Amino acid sequence: MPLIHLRKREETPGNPGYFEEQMFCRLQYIRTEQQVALFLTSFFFVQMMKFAWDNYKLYALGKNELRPLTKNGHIGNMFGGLRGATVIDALDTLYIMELEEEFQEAKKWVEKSFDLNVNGEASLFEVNIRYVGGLLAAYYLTGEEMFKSKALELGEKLLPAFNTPTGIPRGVINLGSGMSWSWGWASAGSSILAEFGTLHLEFLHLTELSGNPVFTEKVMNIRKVLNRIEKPQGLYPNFLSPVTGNWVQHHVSIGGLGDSFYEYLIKSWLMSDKRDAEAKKMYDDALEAIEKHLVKKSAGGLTYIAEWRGGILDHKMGHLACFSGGMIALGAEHAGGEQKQQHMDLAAEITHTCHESYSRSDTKLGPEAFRFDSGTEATATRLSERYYILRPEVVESYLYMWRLTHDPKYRQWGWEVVQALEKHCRVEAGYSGIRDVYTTTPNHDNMQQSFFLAETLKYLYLLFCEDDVLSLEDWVFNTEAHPLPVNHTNFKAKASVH
Ligand code: DMJ
Repeated sequence: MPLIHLRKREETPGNPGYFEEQMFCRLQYIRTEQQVALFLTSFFFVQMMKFAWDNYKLYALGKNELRPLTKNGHIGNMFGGLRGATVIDALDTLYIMELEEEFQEAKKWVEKSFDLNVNGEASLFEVNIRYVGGLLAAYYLTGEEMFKSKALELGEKLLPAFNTPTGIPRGVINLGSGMSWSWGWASAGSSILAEFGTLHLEFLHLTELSGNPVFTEKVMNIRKVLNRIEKPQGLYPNFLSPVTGNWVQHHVSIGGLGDSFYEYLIKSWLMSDKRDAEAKKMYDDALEAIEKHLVKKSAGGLTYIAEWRGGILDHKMGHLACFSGGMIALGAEHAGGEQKQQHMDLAAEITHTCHESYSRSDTKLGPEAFRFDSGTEATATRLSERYYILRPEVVESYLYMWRLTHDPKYRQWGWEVVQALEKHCRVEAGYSGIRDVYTTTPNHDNMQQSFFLAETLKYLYLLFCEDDVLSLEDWVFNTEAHPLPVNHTNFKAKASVH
C-alpha cells in the first residue's frame, strides 16, 4: 500500500484540506515494520528540507540562494535580475513532502513578490530549468493558475533568444530588452549543446498550456538543425554556431556542456507517451556512439564515460556525468532484446563507479571530477576538482536504479549520502558545499545551492517512498528534478512532433 498519494495529476488538486487528507492516508496504510522504517526515513528528509528552507526564509528570502555561514543572501548573475531561485526551486519539493506551512510561505512570495519585469543578463538554460520548470511543476501538482500564468509570462520573455540565423538560441538573454548574446567563454560565439538542448520538455508544456504553438516550433527547429548536421563518429560536440549551424569545436562530453541534451531526448520520448519516435531514435543513435567511443573500463574494472576532444580521450568523469546511470537505466527499460540487459548493466556499472567516487573520499561525498589515469581510479587528481557543491546527480541515479531494479543497495547508498551531508555539510544555518571532499576538516563554501532543495533532497526523499509517488509512468523530471506530467492524452503540442 502506498505511504502517500501523489500519483496522477487529477488526484492532486490544490483543494483545501489536501495536506491533512494526505497525512491521514499515510498513517492509515502503515502496516509493516518496513513501512514504519520508511515513514521514519522520509520524515528525516522532511526535516532536512525544513531546515534548509527555514534558514533560507530567515536569512535570504527573496535572494537567489542562502549563504549559510554568513547568514545572508546571494544573488549572483545567472538569472538576469530574477530573484527567489530557491523559492521557485523548492516549491514542488515542499509540496511533495507535505510541508504545508512552508509551501504556503513560498507560494505567497511568488504571488506577491516575484517580479518578472527585470532587466539583466540571464542564462536562458538556467531560467528555463529552474524557473519555468519549477513554476510548471508547481502548477501541475497544485492546479493553481497563478503558477501557470507566471510560467507562461516568463516563457514569452525567453523567445527573443531564438532570433538567430539558424534559430539556435544564444545562451544569454536580457529579459527586459530581449537582446541576446553568446557566453563570453564559449568559443567563437557558439551556443552550448546542453543549453539549447535542454528546453524541449518545458517548451512543449508551455505550448500545451497556452495554446501557442511558437514554443514547440522553436524547439522542433533546434531538433531539425541537429538532425541535418553531420556528426563526427555519430557524436554530438558541445559547441554549435547559432549563425552558421556548424560545430565550432569537437569536444564531446556526457558531463558538463553536453549532459542534459541526451537526458531530454529520452525524456521527450517518454513525455510524449512514447509517440515521439524521432527523439527516441536520436537518443538510441547517440547512446550507440557513446558506447562505441566513450565508454571505457579502468584497470581496476570500473566502467566510466570519458570525454572526447577531437578524437583524443580525456579519461575523466565529472560529477555532472553521474546522472547518466539513471538516464541509461530509464532508456534500457524500453530497449528491445539483448540491449535491454546490456544497457541495464551499463547503467548499474556507471552508478557503481559514481558510488566509488564517493566511497573513496574521506567525507564519503564525491568530487566535482574524478579521473582514471596514471594509476588513478575514480578520484580527483587536481586540487581544483576536489569540491562538492551539494549536487544531485549521484543520488538521482540511485533513485532511478532503485525504482527500476529494487536492489536495496541503492537505498543504502542514498543513506550513506544523507549521513555524509549531515556530518560535513550541515552548518548552523543551513547546508553548505565543501571545498575538499578528501579532508574532514571543515572547509565550507558558504553556499546552499537552490538545486539542493529542488533535486538532491527530492531525489533522496523519493528513493525512500513507494514507486507510485510521482511514478515514472506518469511523470518525467526535468533536469532540475521538477516533475512534468506524461502526455497520456495526446496534448496539442504533439501535432508537430509526429
Ligand atoms: C542543476 O541545475 C541541474 O541538474 C543541471 O542539469 C546541472 N547542474 C545542476 C546540478 O548539479
